[in-house]
Amino acid sequence: KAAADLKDNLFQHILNLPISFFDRNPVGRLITRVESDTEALKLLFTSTAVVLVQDFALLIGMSVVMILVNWKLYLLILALLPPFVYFFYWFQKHIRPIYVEIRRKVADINNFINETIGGLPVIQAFNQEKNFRHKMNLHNQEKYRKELIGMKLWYRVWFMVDFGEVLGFVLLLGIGAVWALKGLITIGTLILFISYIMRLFMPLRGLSDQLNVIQRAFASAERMFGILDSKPEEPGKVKPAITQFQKGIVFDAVNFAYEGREWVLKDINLNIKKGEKIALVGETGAGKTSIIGLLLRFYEPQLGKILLDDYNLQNLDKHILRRYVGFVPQDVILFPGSILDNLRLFDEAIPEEVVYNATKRARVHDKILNLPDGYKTNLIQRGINLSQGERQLVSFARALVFNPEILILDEATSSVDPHTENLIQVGLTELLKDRTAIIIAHRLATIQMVDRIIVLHKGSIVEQGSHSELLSKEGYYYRLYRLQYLSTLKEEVTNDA
Ligand code: M5T
Ligand code: MG
Repeated sequence: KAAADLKDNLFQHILNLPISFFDRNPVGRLITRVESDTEALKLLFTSTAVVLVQDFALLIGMSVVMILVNWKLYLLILALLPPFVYFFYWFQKHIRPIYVEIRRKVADINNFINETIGGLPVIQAFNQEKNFRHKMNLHNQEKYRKELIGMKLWYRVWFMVDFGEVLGFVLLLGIGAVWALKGLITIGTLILFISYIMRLFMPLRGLSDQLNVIQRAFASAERMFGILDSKPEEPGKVKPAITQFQKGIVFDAVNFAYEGREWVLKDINLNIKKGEKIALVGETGAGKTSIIGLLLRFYEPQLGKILLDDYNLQNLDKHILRRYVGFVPQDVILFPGSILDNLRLFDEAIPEEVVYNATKRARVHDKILNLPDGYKTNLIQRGINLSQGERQLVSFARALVFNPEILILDEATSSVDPHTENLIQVGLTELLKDRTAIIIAHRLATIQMVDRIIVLHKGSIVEQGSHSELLSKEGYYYRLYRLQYLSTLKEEVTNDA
């Protein structure tokens, strides 16, 4: 139960960690910590603890008997103890860092396997299986080397225990024989002590065995607590009583950089009124997705502030913030479960009718019904049993299921065919009537209906205005648009030809 609780705690903690944490900690490592590190600790409590208690009881019991029979002889044996205590201390000091490193290697290996299998289509298509096997081998060898160092240390302890046993035996035999001859002790006492000293070393050896498990468990614990100690996302203290988004979103001189890197967003000033629909355009890497990341409070700006109505996002309860927002991420995210589960994110309080309504708007309802099990179809491995476009539509429909006041679409339909995209576009205009929306798209044809287009270039806003305003400006947007327009024209010409 303790292990299960620990797993549950770790998982819950991870669920609440800020997104930036996962930029630094690969998934495979976290899996190792949640799954096998907790198991190592479980082993400590289930088997080791029991054995330890047994060994300890045995040691005490035998000590009592020996003291009662002949305390002088017992003291003689006790003299052997200090070197052992020192040696065990020495051992645990040296072995811990090695086990920590072994755990880290295990995590790296898990991560590597995880990502390799995920990327198998690329590896196979490029015929690079050999390289990956070689890389895996390197990882394994590194772990093997660390294990070897640990084992060598551990054998020293074994050797010490063996040596101590022999030494004790010889000492006892020598001194005991002299004492027996002098008539200080009986032969019976000597035999008792000799048989006990052999027994005595059994728990000691067991102890050194257990010490191994204990050190491994401690290494695991250290890593788990590393996660538990990393701070969960500050939830934000302000919980406004309002249940409605009223005024709008304001970016006030926002500057932002991902951890330790150069500025990605520079002096962003943006005022999005409630009900307004804006589009973010700009070349790859301009910072469009990053703006969204800030708005959802996945990251926090280093300078400036973002306001929702009049609340600074930094203080606003993140759950309240996120209740307003529906989000279609640039990378489709699907979970193991049925399509229905994915659409309502396992929230069974959402009626199926609501889900169907959303999928119809996203033009994916019929497609889902055509699947072998319809809405009950299980999505395996991030939805590989759907086409890329279908996955996008499911992700899009999911945002609609949650019926948000503010809808954020990051390249929501970029993989969808133009015909379906058009149909969605028509539906979207109606759907967005009373809502606020931020739409990111590379295909400029899909954003012409918005109120305002914001053009980003290298992290700064360079232009903004409606489609026609921007065209008449003949600036950055104009060039972008002409480029796309011309290339589609060319395509049509070649197709006709
Ligand atoms: C803008 C950097 C990246 C890029 C710049 C998402 C993300 C981005 N970056 C990071 O360092 N870490 C991250 O997690 O930020 O990136 P963006 O905001 O994703 O750009 P975009 O959305 O305008 O581009 P695209 O390709 O989606 O159109 O330089 O180095
Ligand atoms: Mg992006």
